[in-house]
Amino acid sequence: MILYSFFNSSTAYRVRIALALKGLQFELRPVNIRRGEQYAPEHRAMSPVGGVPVLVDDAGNVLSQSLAILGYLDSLAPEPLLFPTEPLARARVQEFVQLIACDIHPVNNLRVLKYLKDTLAVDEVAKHAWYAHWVAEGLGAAEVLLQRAGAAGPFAFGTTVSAADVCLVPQVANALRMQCDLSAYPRLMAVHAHCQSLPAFRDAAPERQPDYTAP
Ligand SMILES: N[C@@H](CCC(=O)N[C@@H](CS)C(=O)NCC(=O)O)C(=O)O
Repeated sequence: MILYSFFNSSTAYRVRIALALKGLQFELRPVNIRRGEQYAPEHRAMSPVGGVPVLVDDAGNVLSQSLAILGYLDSLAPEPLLFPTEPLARARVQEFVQLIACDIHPVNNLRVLKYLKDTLAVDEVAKHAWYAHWVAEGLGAAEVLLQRAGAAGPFAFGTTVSAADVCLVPQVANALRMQCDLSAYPRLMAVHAHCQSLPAFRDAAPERQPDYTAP
């Protein structure tokens, strides 16, 4: 398989974690989204919105959208299963990952921040305030979801890893990189810390990627 990725992309990070957890081999092809490589026609032919990740499977099928890819990887290699089969457990994981993927990530995506800065002439201070606001709104709700579920951990939903952990860790990494205050989310941060003990999460981290460049 081929994964089109950018080291700092939290959505590509999700897929890197999932591939590593499942022990699936893949070729990593960096796409520099800071330089606009995601908008090249050949990349747009794979990802109509112009983004990473994109996964090309062994048969040449092309998939964009990280959550769709996670679900597909569950079908290809069910161990560990990222989306549980039990209906309520599955809905809880989906509720959590959709909060991250639909409510937090899109408003802080690169193209949105660039639009604020380049088109609406928002300055750096206001741009950071925008970012931190949506992180606080989203992670605050994510903390409530986990506390309400009441799972003891060490993962988001109990003793087994799920797509919730796979989506949470990259989102927390983004927030840390952007120097957001995360002290109000003890449960999220405990899950994040536990995941760092697993090689699959560590190896997928931005600083371990071949295209990594220091800030
Ligand atoms: N909903 C998509 C989002 C993909 C996405 O937008 N990825 C970001 C990186 S995290 C990207 O490529 N952004 C490029 C841009 O905003 O121009 C997914 O979950 O895969």
